[in-house]
Amino acid sequence: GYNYLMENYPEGCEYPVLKIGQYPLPKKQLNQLIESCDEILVLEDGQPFVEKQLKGYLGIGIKVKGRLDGTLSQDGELNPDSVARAVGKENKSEFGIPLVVEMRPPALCEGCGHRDMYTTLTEVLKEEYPSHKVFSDIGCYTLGANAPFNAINSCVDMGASITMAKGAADGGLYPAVAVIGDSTFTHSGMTGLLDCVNENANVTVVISDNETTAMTGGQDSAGTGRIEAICAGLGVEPSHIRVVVPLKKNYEEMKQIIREEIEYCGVSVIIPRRECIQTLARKKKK
Ligand SMILES: Cc1ncc(C[n+]2csc(CCOP(=O)(O)OP(=O)(O)O)c2C)c(N)n1
Ligand code: SF4
Repeated sequence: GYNYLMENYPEGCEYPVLKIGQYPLPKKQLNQLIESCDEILVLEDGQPFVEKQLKGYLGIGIKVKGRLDGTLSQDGELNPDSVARAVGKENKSEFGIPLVVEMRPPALCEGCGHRDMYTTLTEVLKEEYPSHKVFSDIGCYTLGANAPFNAINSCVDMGASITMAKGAADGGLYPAVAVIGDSTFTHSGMTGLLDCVNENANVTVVISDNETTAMTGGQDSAGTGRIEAICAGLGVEPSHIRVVVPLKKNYEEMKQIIREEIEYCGVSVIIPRRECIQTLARKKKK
């Protein structure tokens, strides 16, 4: 928050600024700041932790602005532009994005198997199951949230995909689809899958297996070579553990399997498996 503020005031900020980098809060310095101001803006990433304390039990008698009163968005990270708006600088041209700059959100690599998985999954879901929701997870495949796929409805933390899909299915949502990576699955998705099995939840779980932990740099993945066995061991019916190779030539087969497993009332697992092209390229080079 401090750095974003300073980006907006390269010549120095015209308001008193207190940079907090400690807990418990530095009450003496805070009181000095409060005495010299009519209102306070809290620029804080993550949860409005300091802001709540200033409003609440520290009980300061002046206006506190930040995420709670809508001066800053309640979700998402701070950035120089959101901070500029919060300090009332939004219309100043020096903070506008030059027209020459194209938005370039991160994207899945060209040739990535997650792409083929999302292409087929979204084609089936958007065309044939408009009431669907896709609960995803943390990894390269989270980028399926971006265009052109726009395939993901939720992403919370490692392992949340399967449990959220189960909760939604229990609540009556159909089809409830989870998309999780092989590494995230063995990190914290297996427990959720066991829960689905124990209660025969009507969920379709896609374990997009690129045989590595790609997002963090291509480390080994704990379940490589054993994903089907793990699913079977947790109690998923072997006939509803379907392995596919995510390649264009297999799109029709993949779409048919996705349909079949969505139509199946119970726990099904689809495993699109093809190695991450980045780790594959590194291996080949070696
Ligand atoms: C609790 C927790 N531990 C570790 C991480 C770091 N992390 C981010 S993505 C990821 C795993 C990604 O691997 P995988 O699910 O196989 O997806 P891929 O990136 O290979 O597509 C990890 C460990 C995290 N986000 N949260
Ligand atoms: S690093 Fe690997 S898994 Fe990640 S987007 Fe690229 S090809 Fe896909």
